[in-house]
Amino acid sequence: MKISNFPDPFEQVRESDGVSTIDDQNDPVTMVMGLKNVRKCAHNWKAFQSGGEEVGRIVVPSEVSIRDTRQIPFEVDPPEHGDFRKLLEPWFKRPLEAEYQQKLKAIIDELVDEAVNSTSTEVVEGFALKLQSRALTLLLNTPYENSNLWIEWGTHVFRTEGEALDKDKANILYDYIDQQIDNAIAKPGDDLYSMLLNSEVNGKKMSKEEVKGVMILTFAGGRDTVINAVTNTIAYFSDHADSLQRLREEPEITGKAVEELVRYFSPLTHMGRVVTEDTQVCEHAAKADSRISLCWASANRDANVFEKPNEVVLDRKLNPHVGFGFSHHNCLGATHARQILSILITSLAEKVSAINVIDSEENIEDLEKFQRKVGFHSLNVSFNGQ
Ligand code: HEM
Ligand code: EMZ
Repeated sequence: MKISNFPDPFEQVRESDGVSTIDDQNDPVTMVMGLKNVRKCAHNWKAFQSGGEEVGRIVVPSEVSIRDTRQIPFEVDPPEHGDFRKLLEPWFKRPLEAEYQQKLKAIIDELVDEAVNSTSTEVVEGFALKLQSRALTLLLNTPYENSNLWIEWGTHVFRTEGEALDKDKANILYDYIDQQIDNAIAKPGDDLYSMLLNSEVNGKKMSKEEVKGVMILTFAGGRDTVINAVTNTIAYFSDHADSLQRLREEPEITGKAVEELVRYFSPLTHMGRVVTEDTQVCEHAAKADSRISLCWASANRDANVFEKPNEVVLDRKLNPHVGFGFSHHNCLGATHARQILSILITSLAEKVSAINVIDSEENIEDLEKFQRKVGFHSLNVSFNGQ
């Protein structure tokens, strides 16, 4: 099997049942699988809420035992959710600015040049983690040097690679953010912490706890998603040097290629909601206070919507994927993530002729009856320059 092949473990159940219930720490989750139903449930925040009482419960696996701070705006429902989005959206659109993109290009070009000049590169830790961390300094508008510490934390902020959620590890991030918030209070700057601390939402100044909630989400939500997207993109080009050449000749399809890679890899498999009243999901009963999940990864392979769903069609014309979610909670970091992938593809097309895999270890997400390949624990490659 090709290394960049990411099988769809949900196909059969999606087509026969549309939903499937799995256990998660004795708190079952009914996964919604088809694109139409995923969208419908994502839209219906009254029946399927994000902002329930128990912080961390909508994440699967549940983060109830490792987190007390509500992530904002992720664990807030409308209408309050909209007030936070209004404040955050302009900041998270900064990746559209030319200066931001130039800085991001410099970060990415340096990593690609380094890889071309090395005999081998371990992509997960040696490329994708560095890229994610360095790029995050742009999104936060904090000094580049801060990324050195974030790189030391490894690929997950809440656990050690391949292991269970770990409260001690999570506390390192929480303590760090507390410290950064205190620094920004003592000496305000033009970074995201200071902007939030000086902001009002719905006429009320943001509290330290709310600022912390935004910052935890910014560190956690955009970490393994970006690392997997970057690593898997490199795996894809290792199997498809012809696609690198095509992108070199037809750079105008880069935007479509980014969307297609996000659809195909779906770096965030699914996200939960808490059911507020007894209802039905795909003709299955969903009880009040139980959990459902919106399975973006399954919806993105729905053959009712996507032709050849299990193939990467680089210039796919119609691509209404939900890799970045759907409706009001759609990914706030998507502009940043899209720029990373677009600049990465352009840099690879410009500088690299082939990527050769030396060895790899797949990262398989264990969803009880579904085993899903989401990325790699390690991927050793060598890059051939142009
Ligand atoms: C929300 C995927 C990168 C921050 C979401 C959602 C998805 C998603 C599916 C919807 C969650 C839901 O409906 O409950 C991804 C993927 C990424 C990525 C595939 C990379 C390829 C990032 C980055 C950041 C980020 C880089 C920021 C640093 C957020 C935030 C939300 C969110 C703040 C919550 C928005 C809200 O609740 O209104 N993301 N994400 N994400 N993402 Fe991302
Ligand atoms: C949460 C989540 C956000 C969660 C939009 O998704 O990403 C997960 O990787 C984190 O573990 O805490 O931030």
